[in-house]
Amino acid sequence: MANPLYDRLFARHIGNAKPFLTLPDGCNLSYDSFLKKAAQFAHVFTAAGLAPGDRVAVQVAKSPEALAIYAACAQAGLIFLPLNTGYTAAELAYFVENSGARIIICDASVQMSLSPVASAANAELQTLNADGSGTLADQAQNMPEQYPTIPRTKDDLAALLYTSGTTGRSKGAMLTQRNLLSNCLTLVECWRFTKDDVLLHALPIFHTHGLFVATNIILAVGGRMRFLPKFEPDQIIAHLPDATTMMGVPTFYTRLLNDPRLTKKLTGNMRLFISGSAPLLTDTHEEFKARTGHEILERYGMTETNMNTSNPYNGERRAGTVGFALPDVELKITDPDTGKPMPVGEVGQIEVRGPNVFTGYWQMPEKTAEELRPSGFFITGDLGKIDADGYVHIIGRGKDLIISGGYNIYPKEIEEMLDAQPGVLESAVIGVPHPDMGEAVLAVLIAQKDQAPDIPAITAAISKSLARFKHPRHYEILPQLPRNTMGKVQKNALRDTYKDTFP
Ligand code: MLC
Ligand code: AMP
Repeated sequence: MANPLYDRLFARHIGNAKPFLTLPDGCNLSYDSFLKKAAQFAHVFTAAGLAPGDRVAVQVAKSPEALAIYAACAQAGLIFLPLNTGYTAAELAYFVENSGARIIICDASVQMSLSPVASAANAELQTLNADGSGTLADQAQNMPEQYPTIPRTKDDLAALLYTSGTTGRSKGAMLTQRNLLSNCLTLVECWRFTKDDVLLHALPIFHTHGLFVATNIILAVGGRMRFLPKFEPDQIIAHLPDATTMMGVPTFYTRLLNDPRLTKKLTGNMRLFISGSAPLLTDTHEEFKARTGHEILERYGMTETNMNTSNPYNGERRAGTVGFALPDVELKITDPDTGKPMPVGEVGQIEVRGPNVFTGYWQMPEKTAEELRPSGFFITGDLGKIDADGYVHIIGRGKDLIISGGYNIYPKEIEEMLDAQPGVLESAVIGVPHPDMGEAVLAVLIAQKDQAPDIPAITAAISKSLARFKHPRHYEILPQLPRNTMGKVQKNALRDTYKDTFP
């Protein structure tokens, strides 16, 4: 019986002694050892009573074992639910409750704080630490190294990835085996990956970019990853000469450009640098080319869709654009009011359709219906245009979203928290240009009559429930918010006023 995702990406490597991951200490982990570890994890999940279709919530540091949980889920027919390590227990409680996860895997350091979350959701709690130790590893070590793969179809769910919305709570994007497989095989072709590639992997593995785009491609071709715990310039510089490819958010590239060690010689072995998740500035593209001779290839994707467009491997990689729709993806620009296609060169909302597009939001049929048309087109919430040569330009966002260092931050969530603080009448949260993160979070507060908001107290209060990367990096206190005649806060005016806050 078949399990398309496991069979195509993993099963073919069973018994393969080739290195899959090269770890920071220089040791290699072979494909075979990795898959044995995954099979043992799959046995632990089955022994815990998990059945195909159950959700496995994972909030752990990046490690080979963390990645093996993804493989274990694929093999056991479970739905992988990775979570940002920055999320607080309060944030996690929502994902666990909403997804109905049967098991939570976390670092031992947060076991105590997550214990009530697990109890409330009637979920089992296991630990997995950055060094691979923990209760999951303890239970796995005596398990068999082979696992009878659970049959699945391409329409079965492989992963649930949460993504926030402009209004309401985060939504779990349901991704099927077909979504993941089709996109990775398309990208292998477009970006010419082969078994000889060595990917410098410094992205987190709880998002589409580092998880599916990077990892699935390497698994599909049988290549190798230099698996780094996080982006750290010294490590990147040390390992560039041994690598052939790297995927990163724009912050990776601006930070590398700030390092005088980045030269043509250092990158001589590289064949491809890829950027995405946030806009790459034309200046960055050009400076990188001047310094290294490499033209960064920019592509455009989303949690709900995996990758949609890419600049060409051969041909002009046009700075400031995200290239062309991928071969099996249809992309159109439509009028936000009527949904009708816009003429070439005019700005409208970006819609996409293809085997990469998710099947809907977990248990949220109304939200799904708002964004996924019956025709199969998904309304991305991004604004863009297609130029006369067919290149897609992302011009802005219809959705109120901040992208900081490649992490999405939804102002509404922060505004609700700020509004509830003593002395705060109301607030507006915006993204402003930031030289390192692309955008940074700035909060504008309106004080209640005769009161002065206490910023350190506010920061301390929100820290309890809001991941650090979402915290405002700067506060302004104003007498009132600028509003249009309809009473809507004019965030554009605020963004303009504070655009030079972080020079
Ligand atoms: C860390 N911090 C951030 C942050 N990352 N703040 C805002 N935005 C971020 N992205 C904060 C920390 O809380 C900390 O705060 C301080 O910055 C330093 O932390 P750090 O851990 O040392 O940061 P660093 O390792 O330098 O991380 C920066 C980064 C990282 C840009 C390398 O965030 C990163 O790897 N981003 C990639 C995100 C990603 O993979 N996105 C893909 C989404 S998928 P303090 O004040 O406590 O010191 C997607 C679809 C698609 O979008 O198309 O790909
Ligand atoms: P996420 O919801 O985390 O998957 O983030 C997806 C969003 O990131 C998209 O809707 C875009 O707004 C943005 N994005 C991804 N790639 C690019 C890119 N190359 N340029 C500009 N924005 C991008």
